[in-house]
Amino acid sequence: MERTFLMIKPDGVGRNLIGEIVRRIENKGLKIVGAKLMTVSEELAKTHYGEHSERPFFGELVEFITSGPVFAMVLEGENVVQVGRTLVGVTNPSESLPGTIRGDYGLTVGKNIIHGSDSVESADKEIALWFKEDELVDYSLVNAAWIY
Ligand code: 3AN
Repeated sequence: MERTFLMIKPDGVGRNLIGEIVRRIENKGLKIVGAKLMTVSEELAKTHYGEHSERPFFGELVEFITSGPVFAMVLEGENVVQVGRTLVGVTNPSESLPGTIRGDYGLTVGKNIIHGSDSVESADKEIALWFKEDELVDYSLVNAAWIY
């Protein structure tokens, strides 16, 4: 079954949006197989955003993501990478449609509430970077066998 990595950023955690975002994920029928509140080291931030290391906003990005706790999650489900991106919305919250997390709660690209893996390959890499194997839980959703 496909997996993806979602991370509520310090602005989302600081605005008490964890419950609201988890509610959307659960309502959609996706399964949370890993979740933790954590602070992000500079090393982890730089590795996670490595592909942006030459961009002018890289320093800002690392500073922001290490500025407060994040809520990291691994989700499982059919086509979950794409479904996760649809729930999250597009990179710039001001262009993200109402109904998406960024569209409903964000305004600026620097502080866009949540990260979601953009491909199966980056999901696999990000899950391995953020979670240890024994932090991921294998279980069935009660009364929802028809979903996953
Ligand atoms: P996404 O998070 O939608 O996959 P990416 O991977 O292009 O978007 O960018 C990673 C993060 O970098 C974004 N979530 C956003 O916080 C930040 N970012 C992207 N573009 C800019 C920009 N022009 N100025 C400041 N921050 C940016």
